[in-house]
Amino acid sequence: MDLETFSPGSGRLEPRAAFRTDAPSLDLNGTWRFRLSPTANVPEDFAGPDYDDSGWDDLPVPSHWVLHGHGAPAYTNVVYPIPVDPPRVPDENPTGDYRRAFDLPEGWTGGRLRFEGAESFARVWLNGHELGFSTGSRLPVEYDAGPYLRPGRNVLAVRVHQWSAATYLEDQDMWWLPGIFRDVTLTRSAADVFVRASYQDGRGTLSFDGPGTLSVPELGVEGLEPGAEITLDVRPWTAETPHLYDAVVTCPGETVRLRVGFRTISIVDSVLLANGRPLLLKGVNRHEFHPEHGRAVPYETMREDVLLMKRHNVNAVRTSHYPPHPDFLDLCDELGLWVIDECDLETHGFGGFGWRGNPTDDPRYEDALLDRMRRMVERDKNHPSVIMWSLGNEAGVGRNLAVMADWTRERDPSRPLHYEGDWSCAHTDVYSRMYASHAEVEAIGRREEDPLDDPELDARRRQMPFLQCEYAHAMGNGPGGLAEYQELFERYPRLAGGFIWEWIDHGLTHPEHGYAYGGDYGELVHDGNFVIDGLVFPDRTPSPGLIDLKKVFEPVTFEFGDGVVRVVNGHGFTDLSHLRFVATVQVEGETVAEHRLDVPAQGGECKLPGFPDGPGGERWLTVRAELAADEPWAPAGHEVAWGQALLTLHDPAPNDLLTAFTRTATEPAGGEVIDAGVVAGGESRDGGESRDGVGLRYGGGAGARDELIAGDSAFDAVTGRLVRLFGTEVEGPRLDLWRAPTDNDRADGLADKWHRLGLDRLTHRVDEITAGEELVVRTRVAPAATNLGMLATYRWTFDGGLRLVLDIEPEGDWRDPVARIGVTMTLPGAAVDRVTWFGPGPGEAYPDTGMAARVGRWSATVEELQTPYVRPQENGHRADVRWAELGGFRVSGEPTFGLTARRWSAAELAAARHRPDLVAGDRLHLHLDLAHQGIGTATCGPRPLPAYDLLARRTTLRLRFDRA
Ligand code: IPT
Repeated sequence: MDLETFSPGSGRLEPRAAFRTDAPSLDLNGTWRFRLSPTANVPEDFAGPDYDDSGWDDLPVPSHWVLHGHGAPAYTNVVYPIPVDPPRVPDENPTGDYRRAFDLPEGWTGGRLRFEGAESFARVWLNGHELGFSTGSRLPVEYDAGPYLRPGRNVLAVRVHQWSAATYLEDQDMWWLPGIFRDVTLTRSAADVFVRASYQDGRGTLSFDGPGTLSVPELGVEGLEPGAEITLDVRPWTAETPHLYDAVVTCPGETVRLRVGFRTISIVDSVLLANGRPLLLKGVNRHEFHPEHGRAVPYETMREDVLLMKRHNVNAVRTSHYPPHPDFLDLCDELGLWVIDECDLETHGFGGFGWRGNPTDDPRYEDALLDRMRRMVERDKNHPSVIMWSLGNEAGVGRNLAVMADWTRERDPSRPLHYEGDWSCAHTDVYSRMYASHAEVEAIGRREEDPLDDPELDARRRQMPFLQCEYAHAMGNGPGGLAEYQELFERYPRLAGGFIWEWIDHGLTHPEHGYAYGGDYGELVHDGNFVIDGLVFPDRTPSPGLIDLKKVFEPVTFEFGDGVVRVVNGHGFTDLSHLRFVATVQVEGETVAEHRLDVPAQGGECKLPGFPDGPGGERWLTVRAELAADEPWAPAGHEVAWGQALLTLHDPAPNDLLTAFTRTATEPAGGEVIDAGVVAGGESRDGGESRDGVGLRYGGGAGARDELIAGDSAFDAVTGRLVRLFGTEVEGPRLDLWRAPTDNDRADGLADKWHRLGLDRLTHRVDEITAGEELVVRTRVAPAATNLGMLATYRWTFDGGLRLVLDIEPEGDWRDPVARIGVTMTLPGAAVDRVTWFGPGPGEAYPDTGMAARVGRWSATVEELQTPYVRPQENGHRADVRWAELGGFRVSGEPTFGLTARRWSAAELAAARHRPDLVAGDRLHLHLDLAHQGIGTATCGPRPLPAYDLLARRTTLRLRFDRA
């Protein structure tokens, strides 16, 4: 067989729409017989009905054979895993032979064998007769089975080659996963139907092409003839209001059932409109992925994706980078998501050679590219959720795009065309880009973008709406900068929003690594963890990025004034009548009052009830918008949006009754307390009457050391470091400037700079210790081999609690941002199980992330404080903490600090490659920070905005420690 043919297939029937029908169909999914060969040169005798396959294995269909013990998956992003020499392919060409016997029901005649997806080159035989072959892995194909079907037992045989000339068209950034991975059916359905349903000014217009007549009982439409058009009162379809009408097309031999949604997508003066109103896409890029099944995603999982998206205020999906399983689009119609349906086309690997030889511009590939577009459009044309067709992704430029676009405009003028790879927009209706910086997006929003060389194309493009088909790369910790993008999208009407890259981490379940990424299967060429860049973890647990996104995408916002809150409706198509509003007042995170608010359906100003005055502490007002009733995608009570306002600040009473530090010879920690002696005067916070502090003496260990003691805390007199805090042995807080780099820190080049500079190997020199009412420890902190350093002066006082004022002063020419400015200390792991804090939470927050964190009182075990990024990295930082209780003590910020607590060190975190590499040690590592470097999205896109760079500067960290 010629696998190097440019032809997309042979023996196939014309593509047609996917729909439900009463035509009989046989489900051919299930257990098939399977054999894998290393090359394509295998005898074809296996296709005969009587071939003995008893020596073969079983394999489920749909599935990928590499996920069932035959060969292994491989991950590459841009580069091809085979030599680039189109249309040639390697001799090593994994080839899967499939066999499946089935019994034809009594009286059955004729029918089509339908394959929804097979990766990548599939030949099909029925009872030994070759029906044809097909390419286009994520697209359906049908063969006429009629002539070869026989009563009783039939044998279907399929040979799937991993590599073919078509491989050059499928270079998407994802795992290479061969196999029949979507459904196989024998169907007697043969009809094709194209329903056109538009909406304008309260009226819907309906027509259709196809055999038979169309009825929509709910609208009183009956027996509409093909080509006829009627206009009637309808409710429009939008992602917010996904009204669908059941339609029936009575065709010869079958009754087709469709769900019709009336909606019109248009572009007026560079604004994207749905039903005449501006459409703001709050989107995500969705690859099909399941950690065990790869792209053979179970229906329930597809549904879970849609529900999760809806519940996180996502309103749009780009089906990157191929048409999804057809059921996914039904779910989008039903539950409401705007969809950009993207063709199964990517030739990214040619970019590395200046796009020389790119199939997109090669006339020999024209048929194949057009074939892919046609099969997508024909299959999905009846979905109201699909609002744009995308020609593909990262396929360069070239003549074949024009062919695809021309055909599509002719076939379906109702949907704008999208393609990002050609910035001249010669073949598109929208201007789309990926990973443009905030500044560039703003320039485009203002229509002040750099002109194209060709004035005509430039003028055309200036009239187009703009969208970012990919932005905010959700790899590892991040993405940072979401709020700033959203602010731009909402400010400029030309900006139609965008799609986060991407929905899910493609981590494959792995016995040793937890979740595998590129390289974990021994691939010679791979792109590591670049495939771990989703808003949800592989098991679909939301990552902090998705929680933030929900906040940023909120369709309702709150503006607080004196005794009033203005509720702003940000929905595009609905009012607020489906929501109820609750106002809560909390003092130090404890609820003291709760009221329902009457918010007008259109939004507007709302008087807040009077809230009783109460005991001291910070008082916060939180207003929440929740679903008033069950929706198909979430139950009543589901929170859609919230806002917070500070009512009163807490002003703690100063305490200036200090206990002086005194020097005592003590034995090393770990021994028993054998004596407690009064060593100095002072008043403890709770003791009150005594002006005496207590010095502890320890017994049991060898080698006494000098300690500086105040109350029940002790410092090493030589290093000046805290060694005991209220009786608990600790390794005192020391200045720390480093963190385990995030993926974004690496991509930004910062991780390397930190390593070269030595932020991960700071030395601490003690210059002076003076003890009196204040213990002052002057140090200079610096890595080897540099003249840069930080003067760090710790000023400790004891007033029953221990107070630290740490002055930091950079020395030398610090140019690059540092990772963090704060202190790190350790304590016995067993001393802390749960952390309770007051401040933003419950999730992690960095300077340019954590929009979802709200001020309250939160509690989590140390384990729960960790964000389990698939490739471990800095995580779990709680920002702006007022106080936190850990085991026996409370740390308070003056006014706030950043809190991170782990059972491993930053160095151990940085060394880990996979989740299971992180093993709890016997120490608790506590990071108390003044500031962190921003996160950004440099793995793809801009590094942190300048405001989020943490530059070394003279600064002061103030903390206090009290007994809890
Ligand atoms: C962009 C791709 O379109 C997408 O598939 C993915 O690879 C993403 O990058 C990174 O994860 S292309 C990139 C060169 C901007």
